[in-house]
Amino acid sequence: MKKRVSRWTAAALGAAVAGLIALQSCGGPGAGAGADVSAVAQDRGLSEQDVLAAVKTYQPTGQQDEYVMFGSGGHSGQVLVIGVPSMRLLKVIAAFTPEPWQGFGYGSEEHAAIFERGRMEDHEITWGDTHHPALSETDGDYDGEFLFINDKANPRIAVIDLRDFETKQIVTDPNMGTNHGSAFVTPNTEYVIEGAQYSVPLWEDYADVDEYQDVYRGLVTLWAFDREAGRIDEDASFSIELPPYWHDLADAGKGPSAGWAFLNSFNTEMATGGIEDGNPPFEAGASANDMDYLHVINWERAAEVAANDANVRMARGMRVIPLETAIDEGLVFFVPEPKSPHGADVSPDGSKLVVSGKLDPHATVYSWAMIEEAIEAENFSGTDDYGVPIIAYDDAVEGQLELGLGPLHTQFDDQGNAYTSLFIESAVAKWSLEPLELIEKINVHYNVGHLAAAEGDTRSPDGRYLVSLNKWSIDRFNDVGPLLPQNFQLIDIAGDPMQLLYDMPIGIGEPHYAQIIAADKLQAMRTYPEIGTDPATMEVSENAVRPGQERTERRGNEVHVFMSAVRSHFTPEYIRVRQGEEVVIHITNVEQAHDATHGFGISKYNINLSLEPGETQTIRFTADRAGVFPYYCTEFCSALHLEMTGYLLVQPRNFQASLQD
Ligand code: K7E
Ligand code: CUA
Repeated sequence: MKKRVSRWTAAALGAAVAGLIALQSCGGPGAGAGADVSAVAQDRGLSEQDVLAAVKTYQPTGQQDEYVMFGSGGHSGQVLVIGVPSMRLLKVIAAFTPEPWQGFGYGSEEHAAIFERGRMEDHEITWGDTHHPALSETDGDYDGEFLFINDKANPRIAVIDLRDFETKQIVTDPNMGTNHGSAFVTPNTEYVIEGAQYSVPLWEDYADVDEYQDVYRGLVTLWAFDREAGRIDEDASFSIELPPYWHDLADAGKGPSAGWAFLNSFNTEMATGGIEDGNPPFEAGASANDMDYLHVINWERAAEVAANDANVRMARGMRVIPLETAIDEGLVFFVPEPKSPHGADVSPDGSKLVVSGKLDPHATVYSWAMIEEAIEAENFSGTDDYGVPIIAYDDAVEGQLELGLGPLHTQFDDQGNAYTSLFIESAVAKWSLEPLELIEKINVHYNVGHLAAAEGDTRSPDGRYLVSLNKWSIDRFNDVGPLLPQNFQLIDIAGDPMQLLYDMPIGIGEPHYAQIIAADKLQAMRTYPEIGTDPATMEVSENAVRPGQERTERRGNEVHVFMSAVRSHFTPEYIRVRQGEEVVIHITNVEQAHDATHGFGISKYNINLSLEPGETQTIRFTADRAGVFPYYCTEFCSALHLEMTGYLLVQPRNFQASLQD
């Protein structure tokens, strides 16, 4: 993704803004306020910088954004799709949480199958804590085909197809307590990396925390992605057993470090909390040491090792490379990293890794060449308690730069600069990788976690825009009660100094991370390609109907209805069943017009579908409640939308009249 030629040169824009402001002094308030830009700016108390920010972000109606940002929706379990630079919310993708607008989890069999696979410990889970979205990559560049996102709370990964922006798959990791260092993809999306966070027993089902060091284990899973199928291949996926440290953010190497993955850890103290038993509380015990271990993992070689059944042990149905094997095969190495690190970010050229953590004011820059050399020369300073070789800090670190208070996550631009969030300071630090120098800081509001830069995780970032994903908003917006929105702040990083352009409140869960892709890389469908497409397979469903083929069939205790939806009509208009019968409705939206979506809601049965043009879905339910239930289209699709309706007639068990088929 390379630079585009802007329609305005910087000088012309500057002149225009200066002109607007100059006009203020002669025009004055009242001189055509409402029609005159300078008068409006003056009337609203806008500075020249404000007007410039507005000009940089405003999209006239009908004009599309140059970038699209995919942001996590935190514990809403969803994904936000936002246009950049306008910061207009384009879509909320249901990932782990049922969502009625998309009809996700409200009756469709296709979605029920996804949720079924997402069950954990035989329980239905209807929320997720999404942290890190990862766009699929080809050769280290976003390719716009798929998006992955983790659920930290219930260790799962969702796969979203960016042809229709729908969740197609949820996989569960049976061996993790929670995941956090996920989802991160390898340079050709061979694998989706999932790092666990809080360790739990691995080879045994239960052990008290007394046995923490012996029985609890850390874990990283490499989910194999089958791009052709558009799904994670669970059978080809594997995990690597790790010591019971707590694992944090991860990243995949690229360029010279391709084939490797990096994982932060904390609580290498193996603190087990228990203040009630007179122990140090978790937050003190888990941050006592000056150093934790950066995990350097050879995933490419691990995949070869895992391919041999003799090298893996099964744990709850997953293939796991035991730690001992991982050490023997040279899959895992440690490098000390300062005190409870959080962010781990590989530079665009893959030669460096930036690590920073809440309790140390520096960014620590590791050199891949130095790490590789130490591994090849087997130059280790010793091992940890579990036998993992440790590379000495000085043999791996090329430098440190003091940035400020609470550095967390780092992004990169196209000029060799890095941008690191400063959580405690509520600021973003811009610094150069070579030489290691702080360039400037900009304040953000407030308590920034991650940053997202345009194409920021690729081998060729675009620079231009940076979004600060802030945890607190305090006084930025109108009061909406004690639960406040979080705040996405758009920053112009095209020149010095950085300029804050726009505040976007996020009215659902806490955004953790986001990725920004050039809009022209996305190839979203405008309608499903053929009438009757099943979004689960992207092929024409055997249950699809064409106009004129609508019908009702009784198959034993099941009533199958083959229904069409078109402006402004459902066929059939009556569904007559007996109480207790199993009702299966296959609905096809037979339209091919762009944006001609219909909904299908049945009253009191908790059913609602969204049927995009060309889509077929199936609903299955037991008609356990007798009575008359209107169904209707839940999208205002046409002038006769209110008439787009029908009746589900559920004849009571004791009803005498004979039922017409
Ligand atoms: Cu820093 Cu989950 Cu990436 Cu939140 S994490 S910020
Ligand atoms: Cu179809 Cu309203």
